[in-house]
This record gives sequence, structure tokens and C-alpha cells, in this order.
Amino acid sequence: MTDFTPKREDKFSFGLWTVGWLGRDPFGEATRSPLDPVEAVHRLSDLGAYGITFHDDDLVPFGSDASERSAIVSRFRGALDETGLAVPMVTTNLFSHPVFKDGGFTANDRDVRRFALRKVLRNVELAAELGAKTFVAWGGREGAESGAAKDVRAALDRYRESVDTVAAFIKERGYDLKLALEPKPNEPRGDILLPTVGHALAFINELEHGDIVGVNPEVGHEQMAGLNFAHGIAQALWSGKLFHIDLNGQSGIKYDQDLRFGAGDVRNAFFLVDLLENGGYEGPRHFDFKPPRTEDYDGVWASAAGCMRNYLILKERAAAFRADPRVKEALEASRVGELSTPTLGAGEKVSDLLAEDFDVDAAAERGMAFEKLDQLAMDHLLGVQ
Ligand code: GLT
Ligand code: MN
Ligand code: MN
Repeated sequence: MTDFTPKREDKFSFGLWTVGWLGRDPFGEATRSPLDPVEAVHRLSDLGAYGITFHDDDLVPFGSDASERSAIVSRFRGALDETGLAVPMVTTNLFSHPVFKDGGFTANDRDVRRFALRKVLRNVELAAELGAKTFVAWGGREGAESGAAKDVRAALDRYRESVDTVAAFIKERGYDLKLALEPKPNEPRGDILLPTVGHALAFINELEHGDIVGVNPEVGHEQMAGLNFAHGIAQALWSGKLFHIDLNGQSGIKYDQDLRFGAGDVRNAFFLVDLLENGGYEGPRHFDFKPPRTEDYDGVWASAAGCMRNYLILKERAAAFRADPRVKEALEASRVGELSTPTLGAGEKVSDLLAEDFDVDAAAERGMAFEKLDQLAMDHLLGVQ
């Protein structure tokens, strides 16, 4: 039996807001008491994680003054030094405080936009100070509930202006930091701007400093839109824009469940891990989940451990799938490798293509043998061989 104990080199990281979620939802109060960030660092380190991430306000409560901030940061740093845990990513809370009710970067109120930008720029300094390499921007409040309330084209102008300003600031300061935009279709806004990976990639192409801007897709967010997450990740990788990832679980098109990784759509999780492990992604395997509010702290740590365990199990299953000679044969029969051959030959002219003869009926009759291949994947996923 394989040992599924997480190691530092597995690069598992967790948001402070995940294990620290108190269980407050739109229908009920908190079911857990606050978690000290220093304890979170120690517990995650003991479980085998390599990193912890946070929003500015998760660590330093909104409204703290400079001396409070520096005391909190230095105590947190002490725990990092003691455990060797890294801070690979930092993000900004532009959604909790009532001032952000209509968004941060795209609020209609210009003063709010200027405040949001200042909050982000200050947090970029903290991210650089703690050695983070990725700075995530999730625009959960950037959106609308009604048609006339938001001029979407103007909002996108302002979104671009802010992201470019932050990226230019990072370059000017010489920070070794990249920005990653996190798409989500809805919740908390009725409709959020940059709702999917595809929208975010198209937006990045319009930026002046898009070279240091990529995406931080979250499993559940794409699935809330009914999309195939592994396909979205493949396109982000293909574009060289997968800077970071939020792993969790989701069962179909409904509210953002933030289940532990591996729960929900386990088939997509299998193909996702296969892709991450073989597709050249070297960044953190970051979990953005919410331990259900039914759990006490024992349940929280069991849930965090489960995220890592499920990743490692799926990694092993995906490796066994790829190594199986029957799978190699099935891939061949399905002509999967043939897709890597360019459609036109090197130097071939369109006139040659136009002149070609083709037996359409014979090609139409050939089966693609995908079902056999998929069943082999199922067998491996279910641990039956
Ligand atoms: C919030 C959201 C997450 C984002 C976090 C980063 S905040 O919890 O639900 O998906 O990744 O801002
Ligand atoms: Mn997320
Ligand atoms: Mn989510």
C-alpha cells in the first residue's frame, strides 16, 4: 500500500481563510470559534503542507494601525520561521467590508475605487516582504444584480486600469511577483465580471502589462458555470497563464460548495491531477475549500488532510493509468497521439490539400474506441485492474 503522507515537495498550500472559516453562512451563525493564524501555521506544517496563504484582513484585521500591523506580522513571521512554512501567495480582501458593496476596482464610486487600489498596493508590499511569488485578485464584488446599474464596458476599462496599475507597480519596485486573476460566475454578486477562465484570458490579452498577469482558476467556480474544469486548465496551460490554482470540490451547478478536494466531481479531479502532473504545472497545489460548518476543529484538520490525501491518491492512480500497457494500446487505437501531428505537412501548399483524394465513407465507418479507453480510466480511478 502506497504511503499517501504529504511531503513538503508535494507543494500543498492552504488559505488561512479555509481552515479558519468559522462556518458563518447566509442562514446561520458561526459554528466554530476563531483560529489563531499562528496555530494554523503549526497545524498545517504538522500535516505536511508547505505553504499558507492569506488575505490582508485574514492576518491583520481591517482598520489596524501601523504598529498593530507590524506586531501581528512579526508574530506570524516567527511561526513561519519556526516551522519552515512558506507564503507562496497573498491576496486582498475587496469584498467583506460594506464599502465594497458595489465592488473595488469597478465600483461606480470613484473614491471607493481609489481606496481599493491603495489597499491592494499596500498588500503587494506585504506580499513581497513575505516572499510570495503570486498575488491573487478575486473580484467577487465586481459585478451587478441589475442591467442598468453597471456599464460593463466602462467597468472593464476601470478593471484594466487597476490591474495594469498594480502590475506596473510590481515592475517598478522590482518585485518577483506575478498577478493571478480568479474567475467566478456569480456569488456574491448576481453576475460577476470575468466569470470564467476564458473571459479572464481574453481580458489579460487587452492589458498593457499582461506579461506578468495570469489566472488562478478554482475547480468549483468553473463547475458552477457547468464547464469542464480540466479543459479550462488545459487552455490556461496552453496560453502559458496558469500561475496558480485553487483546488476544491463541487457537485454540479449550484452555490459555491468549496468541498474538500476530491469530493464532488471525482472523475474531473482525476483528469485534472493527471493534467497538472503531466502538463508542466510547477506551482503550488493550493486548496481553497471550506470545512463544512458541521465540523469541530478535529473535523477541520481531517478535512484539510483529506484534500492532500485525495490529491496523492489521484496522482498515484493517474500515474498507474499512464503506465498501463493496455492504456497505451487504447490511446493508440483512439489516435490520441495523432492529434499532435500538424494538419498540414511542413511546407505543404493549400493546393496540395485541395487536390487530395479521401475515402470519406471508410473514415466515417471507423470507430474511435473512446469508450474502451474511458473504461480503463474508470478502472484505474476506482482502483480496479
Ligand atoms: C473567497 C473566495 C475564493 C477566493 C479567495 C481569494 S476569497 O473565499 O470564495 O474563491 O479564492 O480572494
Ligand atoms: Mn478561490
Ligand atoms: Mn469557491
